[in-house]
Amino acid sequence: MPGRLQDKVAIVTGASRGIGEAISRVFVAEGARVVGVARSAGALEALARDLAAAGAGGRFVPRVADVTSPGAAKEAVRETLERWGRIDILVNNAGVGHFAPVADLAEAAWDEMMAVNLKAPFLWSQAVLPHMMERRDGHIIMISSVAGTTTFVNGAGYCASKWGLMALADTLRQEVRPYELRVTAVCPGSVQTHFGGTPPRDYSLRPEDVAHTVLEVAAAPRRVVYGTVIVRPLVPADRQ
Ligand code: NJP
Repeated sequence: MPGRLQDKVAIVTGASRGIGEAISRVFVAEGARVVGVARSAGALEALARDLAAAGAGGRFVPRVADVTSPGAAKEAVRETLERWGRIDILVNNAGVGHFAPVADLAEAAWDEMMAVNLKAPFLWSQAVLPHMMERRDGHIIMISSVAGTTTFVNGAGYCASKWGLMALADTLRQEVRPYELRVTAVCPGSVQTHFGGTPPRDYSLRPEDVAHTVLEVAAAPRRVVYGTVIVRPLVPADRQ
């Protein structure tokens, strides 16, 4: 039986672990071909081997890159088009979190969040747009956060980067409407990954839960536009 993303081509940033790895796994399991981007070559190659052993050889191609490097996005898009001739989905997932009061937040931490969480999605979206606009088909999915819809103490830089990402997603959605492209922001609550160095709660979302949502968004019929999707864990009654 064909998968729900059969033969679609996707670029997933931050594919070496956590949510990006889970998205890559579910996309490949549903028949897609994925270019997975991250800096950790070993982790990407291990994922490629794992998927090949599961019978999906060649459907996951690692691409070792820092998403913030000048030219990295354009180069990855060019190579993906050379390899597979199309790009249906871009998932801007790579992200970093540094949490401290504004009084103490290091400038380098602020800059890294703005570069990875906000500027990189701009650069990677801009890199796929000419192809998607020409084909009049394509879907850009931003892995944002509930931090892009609210604020919390110690989260100024992270929240600012994700609020910026929401503004980017919202504006881009309007701009590409005439080309029938879709832009969706997926906003998870706390997820059980290595993100940000804070231990998640035991009822937090799992990476697979977010990947499941991203699959629903990506595999939706073309006439369906989600816009913003918020994904929260069910908090047990005795923990509320
Ligand atoms: O985080 P983690 P998550 N260039 O740390 C990559 C959002 N989110 O999966 O380069 C390229 O396990 C890094 O790869 P590597 C969050 O804001 C999370 O939880 O090899 N890649 C790794 O693959 C983020 O947008 C939670 O180190 C870079 C990945 O990013 C997304 O979910 C809650 C890179 C990070 O994996 C994925 O986060 C929420 C760079 N410069 C939103 N820098 C949560 N976990 O609780 C990092 O609301 N990466």
